[in-house]
Amino acid sequence: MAQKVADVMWELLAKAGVKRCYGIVGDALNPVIDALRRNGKIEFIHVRHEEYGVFAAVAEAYLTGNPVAVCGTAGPGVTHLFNGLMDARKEGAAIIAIAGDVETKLMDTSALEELNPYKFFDAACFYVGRVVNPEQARAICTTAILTAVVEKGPTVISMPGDIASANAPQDSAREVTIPAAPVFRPADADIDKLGGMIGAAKKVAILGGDGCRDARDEVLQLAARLKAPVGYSFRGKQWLEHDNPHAVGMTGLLGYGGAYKAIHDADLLLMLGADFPFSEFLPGGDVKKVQIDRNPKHIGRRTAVDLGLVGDIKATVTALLPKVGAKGDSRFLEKHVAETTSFHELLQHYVEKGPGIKPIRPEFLAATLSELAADDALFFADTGTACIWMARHIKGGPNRRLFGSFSWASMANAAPNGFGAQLAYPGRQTIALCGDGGFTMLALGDLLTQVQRKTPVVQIILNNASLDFVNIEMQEAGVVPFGVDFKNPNFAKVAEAMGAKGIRIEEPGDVREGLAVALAHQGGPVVVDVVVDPYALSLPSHLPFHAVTGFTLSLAKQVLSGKMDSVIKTIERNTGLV
Ligand SMILES: Cc1ncc(C[n+]2csc(CCOP(=O)(O)OP(=O)(O)O)c2C)c(N)n1
Ligand SMILES: [Mg+2]
Repeated sequence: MAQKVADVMWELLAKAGVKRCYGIVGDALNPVIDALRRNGKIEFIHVRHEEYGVFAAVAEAYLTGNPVAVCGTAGPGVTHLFNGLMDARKEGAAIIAIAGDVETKLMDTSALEELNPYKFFDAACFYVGRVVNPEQARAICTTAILTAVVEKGPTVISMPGDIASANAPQDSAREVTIPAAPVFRPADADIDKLGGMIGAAKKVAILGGDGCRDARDEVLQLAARLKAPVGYSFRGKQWLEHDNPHAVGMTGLLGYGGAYKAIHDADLLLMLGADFPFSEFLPGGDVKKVQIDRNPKHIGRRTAVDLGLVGDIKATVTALLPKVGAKGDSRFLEKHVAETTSFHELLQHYVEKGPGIKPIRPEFLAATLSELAADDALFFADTGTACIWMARHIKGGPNRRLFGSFSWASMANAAPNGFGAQLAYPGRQTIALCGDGGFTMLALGDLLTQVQRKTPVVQIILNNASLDFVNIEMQEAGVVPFGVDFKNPNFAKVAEAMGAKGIRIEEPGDVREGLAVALAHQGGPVVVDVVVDPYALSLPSHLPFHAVTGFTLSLAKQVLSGKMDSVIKTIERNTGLV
């Protein structure tokens, strides 16, 4: 049989390293899926909601570095992909979306399920190719693949059914090669300039982000030479915190440790691969700032910088190291590390009192989970209060990964993220910290997918019967909480009815045992329904994804400026819990 256009597409995707395609079949996609079946090299992951498939793909792509495909059929199947593709763009995941499209003869006639892919995907995707002629197929697929991989984000191949099933041009060469990441660093003159600024500064602090992913060793070496405290964004935490004697915690609304003070107290702040979005947590003009990022759009958009350099952190710091001498005075470093240590003690407040407090404190739950989980566990947090507890109580490690919708801040990402991660790393402990709002928004239907595939994802639901994060937000803004409460079923029973393992935890005394059983469960998904305290706003209780209200900011700043004990006391008085 002559090869079809869709055969060429899958062949190229497989050669580019795509191992899975998540999605739902239907009309326009039928010839596409038929070709996927014929190809046999890419596994089709049939999900119940296309958005769930994209969040799974985002986690797989982010963790493995491989491109991942998703698909949805023309019109509504395609629109369901959108939120996940926005997430892919913001989290930097190489996703290629195969979007079903109406037959070419129907284009621009407002046909059933017709959608203009250029307009629709414009906000989310780096490239949209619409295959209206078989001759385009190779070029469009190649561009979609390379753009996704090199620019680390989503691209679209919009594929009408009639073209997918048309014969491919006989002579079309079917090769695609993925280049290794090029060495990308600033010019020598700029490296020299940076070396000079570092030489002139007495107190240098570092703020690292996700751009430090491949540069941990170099950044730590630089920090050691400069006696520099190292703070990080949420996305930088997993690369820079563990086993780092210079670690001073996170700045921002989830912040802890000495990071905030260290970056304000420095003469020179080096922002390395950090597009940290909260300008109010960055120092003003009295601290000199250098920002280095591979993406020029990140430079100077959160705060004015004295020097902005474009390049990868690893290559740039490697070139910089021979240009900087060692600093002798370690007092600046010691001060902020000591502050971080005492902050960690304060963070233990609700962890230590947790066994005696009902409803269960989320801090106690998260800290116990961190203690029991494997050294190479993969953790995912839903947008909502789960992010707070993950940032502060899940400890990283060389092989642990912490991921979420950190930059796009969509709800309901954690369970599908965990599903994609488990498919990519079968058998590795995969833990999703889910909101009850998030779980019922998107995860519940596809729990059936996990059951069917026997995917051992541990889903821990923070059952607070509310959109608690917004509840907190409203209270802090002085708004009467409205539209935030809901009634929940017993999720453990629901899970059991769906064929998963269900565990319900209401007593603080059952937390350890319940989590241990969940983590040890093999052969399928677990849902741990933990009834937690909805009033747990002891710490800066605002995620860095929304407008910051005055009170939140002041609470966060109080904690960050070392007044956490007074915040704790205030809350104790308010809630009378302890
Ligand atoms: C898709 C989407 N809708 C709404 C929001 C706004 N939002 C952010 S957090 C949140 C509450 C999440 O509630 P839940 O999942 O129950 O987690 P909790 O904060 O209660 O732990 C909402 C509504 C969002 N970020 N994404
Ligand atoms: Mg909730």
